[in-house]
Amino acid sequence: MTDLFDPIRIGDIAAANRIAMAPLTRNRADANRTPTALMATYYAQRASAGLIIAEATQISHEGQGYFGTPGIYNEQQIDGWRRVTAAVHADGGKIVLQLWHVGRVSHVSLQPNEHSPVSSTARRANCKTFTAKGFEDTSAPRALRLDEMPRLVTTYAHAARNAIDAGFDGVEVHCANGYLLEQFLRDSINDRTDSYGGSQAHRTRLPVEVMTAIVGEIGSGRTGIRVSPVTPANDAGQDSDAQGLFNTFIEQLAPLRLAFIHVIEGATGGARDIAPFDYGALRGRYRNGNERGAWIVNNGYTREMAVEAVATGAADMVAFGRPFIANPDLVERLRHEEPLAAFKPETLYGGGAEGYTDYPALQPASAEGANAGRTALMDY
Ligand code: 8OZ
Repeated sequence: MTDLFDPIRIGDIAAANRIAMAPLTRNRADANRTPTALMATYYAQRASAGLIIAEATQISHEGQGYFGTPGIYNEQQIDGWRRVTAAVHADGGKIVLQLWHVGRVSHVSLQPNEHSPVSSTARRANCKTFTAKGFEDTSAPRALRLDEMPRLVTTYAHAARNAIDAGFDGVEVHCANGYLLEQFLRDSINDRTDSYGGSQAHRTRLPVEVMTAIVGEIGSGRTGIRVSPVTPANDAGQDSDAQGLFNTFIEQLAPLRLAFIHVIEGATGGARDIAPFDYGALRGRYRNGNERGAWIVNNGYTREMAVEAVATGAADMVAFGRPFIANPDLVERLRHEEPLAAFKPETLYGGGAEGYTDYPALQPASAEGANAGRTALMDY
């Protein structure tokens, strides 16, 4: 029986265990959207995860939707990320970068020359984003023109190349949570009448082109994707046929032999049973002949659920998000069935070391301060 703490090969990446750190937006990049030394410390503290999936990182200035999120589109940012990957690798960890374009989930104040954000549609997302002034309604987007699509695909591939130059072990493409690629996938958002809208095959076109371009640039063994077939996040209405759409999408991705697919089951950070969906049907379509590909599951997993998912073969790896915030040594805590510390919600987004790098690892029972971090238990 496979154990949660057994090593695993994820495409070209050798991971020490089957616990991934899910990508977590923490808004602590500097004014140039560059990763800081503090971010290197934060990720290195969590290097015992089998795989760290670093926070969502915009592939271009246009791809930004929140204040303080990092980019991977210029030399300074690549250098900043290099510090992060070096620190994680020095502590024996593996780290991939999540490549992000928010599409319409943005605000003009975050866009180059205060232009409108771009999307599949000109309809606004009915949700808030976080700007220099705090929470604000998203701005009305502009629908991308057909002639702009090739450059967008190339921008993703360049970002993937930059991530490899920065020392990452690979990339995860953010195709979830109502951001740009989902704005193309779902018929609840995509109202185009050209070859990127309408039928399922048209709506999957952009994400498939993006994945193909990235695999062409850095190789399949270092390329994964995150999807969230039924999440309502960021005003993503349910697709009229989510199962059919994602069955088709994963079938189209299968020949690429991606290193991993990372699935958010249910509502991101919320109810796992928000809508009926057969995730196993996706896995079967992905697995088809792809021996080295890992199936990573996420969303509200307890230790018990994770152990069972890996033992039964329902998943190859389990990603934990919020539990990693206040438990840098989450793997050890899960291994020894130790209690988990709760994070401080007020320090989640933005700020400095407080609520970021100051959560302690559990001390050995004999050491002074043995109960540090044990006082507040959380229900993960
Ligand atoms: C929380 C706050 C801002 C962005 C996602 C990248 O939901 C995010 C995100 C999460 O995927």
